[in-house]
This record gives sequence, structure tokens and C-alpha cells, in this order.
Amino acid sequence: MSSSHASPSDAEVLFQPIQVGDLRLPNRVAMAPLTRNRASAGNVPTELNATYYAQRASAGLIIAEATQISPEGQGYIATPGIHSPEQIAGWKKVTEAVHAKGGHIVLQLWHVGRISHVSLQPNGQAPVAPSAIRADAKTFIAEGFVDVSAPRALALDEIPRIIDTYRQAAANAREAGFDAVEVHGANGYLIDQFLRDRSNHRTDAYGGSIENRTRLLFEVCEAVAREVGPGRTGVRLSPLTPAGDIADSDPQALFNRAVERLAALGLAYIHVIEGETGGNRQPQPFDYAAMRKPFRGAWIVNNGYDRDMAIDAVASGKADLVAFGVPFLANPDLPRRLRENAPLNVPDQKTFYGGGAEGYTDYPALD
Ligand code: 8OZ
Repeated sequence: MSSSHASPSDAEVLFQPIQVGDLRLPNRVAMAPLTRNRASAGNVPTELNATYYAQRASAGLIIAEATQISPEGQGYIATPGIHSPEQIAGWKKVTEAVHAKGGHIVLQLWHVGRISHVSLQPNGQAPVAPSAIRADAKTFIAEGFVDVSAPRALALDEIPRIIDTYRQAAANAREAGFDAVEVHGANGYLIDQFLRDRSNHRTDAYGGSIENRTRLLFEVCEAVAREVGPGRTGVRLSPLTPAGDIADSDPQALFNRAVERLAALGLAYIHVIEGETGGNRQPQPFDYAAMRKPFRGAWIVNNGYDRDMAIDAVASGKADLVAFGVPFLANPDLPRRLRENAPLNVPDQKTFYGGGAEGYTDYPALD
């Protein structure tokens, strides 16, 4: 990392290649994972999804949308999976299209835990969670926007099955041609539910102390890293997000220890959402540098970054890469636009979730 500070107008700092685990990436502009609800029947990725990702292949790294590791891990309609042969074949079209354009693409491995609805669950069963505490949160199902269902608490002897499901999903992602995987430990989903003391009231080895609440995160990352290699494993965390009705009494201590444990695994990267996902970047004080300290891998930051903030984050050494969500959704050639300081297309909120090509593959590139 450069020790000198580049001028804020110098976007070239974002276009220096970087080694992230086993991957050699051409630039520091990542595409953040974005839920778009455009999978086909069986939650299978399509040719349209391949077009969308291939249009964005100039990203230093594409982190593909959150993808359920099992039927039970689904919480919203039309999100893709990585547990059936059809889904693996669908994702192969995506990775081939991205690779044909010289891009790099990671799959985000997702289990929603309690953020689900019985209509999306196998046999209409209750969603699973660390504890039987319903979230004050909504999801979207066939009938529209609804409250999430009451979950049941996972039994201790079910946890090895959950961990193995992540491992199998990582193996499936490798088979589908992904360059790496990202464990979704953020935004109030299953792993985050285990991390926080408001959603985790367990009294066994996975609840109570910080050591116990970080256990599932650690064991999932360990199993995934053993399957695909630590240099092809990343993880996403969101220490301050309230998403999914999540909260913790001491996020600084919790996430400092979480990263310290993950550091021992030699993971490729940690991807941090700073503040409230998609919102306030500083809802309360938090020392991200302290959280990062024990970690040797790449550090990816996200949440409301613009061009100047991204340049500053990389130039100062605060981050190795910056992940852009909404700006990448609306600008397939975002890296070029940042480099040239070109104007950005305006995102259309109405087409974020669900639908077809409109608001998905029809945002224009420059020229
Ligand atoms: C928006 C809508 C549904 C899910 C996340 C996977 O926040 C999501 C998500 C975002 O991580």
C-alpha cells in the first residue's frame, strides 16, 4: 500500500492491480452484491442474468448477488440458489460470460435464517434461527410485501448440517466456475443472527459469550475455506447495521473478536458495510481500523461511497478495494466513468427488485 496520499482528483489509485487471495485483480472497483429477484423457475439463473453480469465485467471484482445455499436458506421470491444441478448450470452461463470479457466473479453464499416466510420454506415449515424470536421485518413473496414468519430455534445437533450446507454450496460455486465465494455474514441474516445478542439467546456453545456467538461464523468460514481454499474465500460483515431487526450490546468488541478469529484462517478478504446498509454511514461511533488490525487479507469497504470517498479510502490505505452497489446497478461501465470522472446514470428504484430486462440490462454504457 502506498504511504503517500494521492490527490483526491487522482482516480488512478483505483486502477492499480491488486492480489486478493489467489486472485489477481485489475482494479480496486468492486461490484457489491445486489439482490435483483430475477431468477427463473426453480430459482435458476438465466441468460438475462449472464448478460447483466457480463455488462459489468470491468469491475475489479464482481460479487454476485446473495444466493441461497439450500431451500431453507431462501427468504425472498425469485432469488437464485446454488444447491440444484439446474442452478449450477445456470450460474455456469453467468461465470462463462463474465470470464469471456476478462472479469472476475465471486458468489455470495446466503442463508436468511429467520428473515423468511413459510410460503418460501420447504413444506411450509417455520424458518430457522438461533432463537425463536420473530424479527420485526418484512420480505417480499408472491403476494407482495409481508411480515416475516415466526422462526424456530435450531437444535444444537442441526448446526453441523448447516455448516456442511455452506461447504457444499461453496463446492457447487466452484463447479459453476466462480473464482471465489463470499460468506454472507451481514445484514441480519442467519450468521449475523447468531453474532448478535438481541437475536441470539442460546445457552449452548453457539450463544452467550462473544466466543460462542462468533462460533458459527468461524466454523462456516473454516469449512468453506477448507473446501475451496482460504485464498478463494471472503466474508461480508456489517457491524452497525440494523437490517433484519438486528442489534448488539457491544458491536466493537464483537466484531474485533470476529475478525481476530477469521484472521487465523488466512481468508482472501473481508468486506465491511460501514454503518446502516444503504443508509446512515455513522449511526454511532465505531473504530473500523481497530476491527481490521489483526487481518492480513484484503479489506473491502462499502456503503454510500462516491468517487472522491473511494479515491481517498484507497489512497490513504484505509481500504484495498471499494464496493459500489446502486451506482454499479445503474452504470455497467462504472470503473471507466470513475476513471474519467464522467456523469453517472440515475438508478430507477422501481426496477430494483423483480421484473425483466427493464432497469436491469438496459442502462447505457458511455459511447
Ligand atoms: C435487499 C433486498 C433483499 C435482500 C442483503 C441480500 O441486504 C440482501 C437483500 C437486499 O444482504
